[in-house]
Amino acid sequence: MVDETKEITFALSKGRIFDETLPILRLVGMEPIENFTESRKLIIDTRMLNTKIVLIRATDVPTYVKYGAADFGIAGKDVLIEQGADGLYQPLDLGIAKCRMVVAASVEFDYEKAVKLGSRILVATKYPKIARSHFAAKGVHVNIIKLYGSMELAPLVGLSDVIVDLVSTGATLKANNLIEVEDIMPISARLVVNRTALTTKGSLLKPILKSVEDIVSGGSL
Ligand code: PRT
Ligand code: MG
Repeated sequence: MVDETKEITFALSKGRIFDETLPILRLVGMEPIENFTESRKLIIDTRMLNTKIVLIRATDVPTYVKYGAADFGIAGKDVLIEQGADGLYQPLDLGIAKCRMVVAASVEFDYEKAVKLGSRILVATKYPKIARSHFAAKGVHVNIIKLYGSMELAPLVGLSDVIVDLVSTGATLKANNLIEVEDIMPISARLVVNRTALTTKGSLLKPILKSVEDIVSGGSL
């Protein structure tokens, strides 16, 4: 039987973060030994002895790491803020998967006027916690409608006045006649580490974390 205290598990999501994480894994020596895109496997060994990668949804990464099912992983700051990152050690901003959290509205909706008039604004978002605290800090009254994807559609069909969503190139907003009306915060991907694993598997884990840190700070990406 494998001694689990001598194995390291890394949680990775197949989405956007994946492509930008591969070069880091390669430099660390933790490159997956199989092609993820072709395989349907959810657990894959890496080139480093006793290390494996588990493939999960981006939003599930903090959960796997928090409970120790994965020793470390990579998660977007958006996910970490929205879900709360209690119990997770966050040593590093990787500076990858960069985007911004914004408020966007249909070109026909006068957001400034609605705010000035103190109107109650309908907000559709996958990020109710971030949205609520943003508007509360501004003293703007809102009704939040929780969605799980395709936020850009909501203002177009009258489900909401505005959306709170991530923007990177701006192409999606533009294609749907939406404009950014407020910047909330910059977002990037962070390394998250299970606190217990840091102690119990420190001899294996710490050199890997150090190596990632050197790669990121050394600009070798
Ligand atoms: O897709 P899935 O439901 O599996 O999960 P997910 O959406 O959480 O995963 P994924 O892979 O789409 O996103 C993972 C992480 O990438 C997020 O948590 C962010 O931290 C980060 N990221 C960086 C982004 C973007 N850029 C981004 N542009 N996540 C989403 N988007 C979306 C945005 O929501 C909008 O719909 O892309 C669209 C806008 O892109 P532009 O380029 O048209 O502006
Ligand atoms: Mg997505």
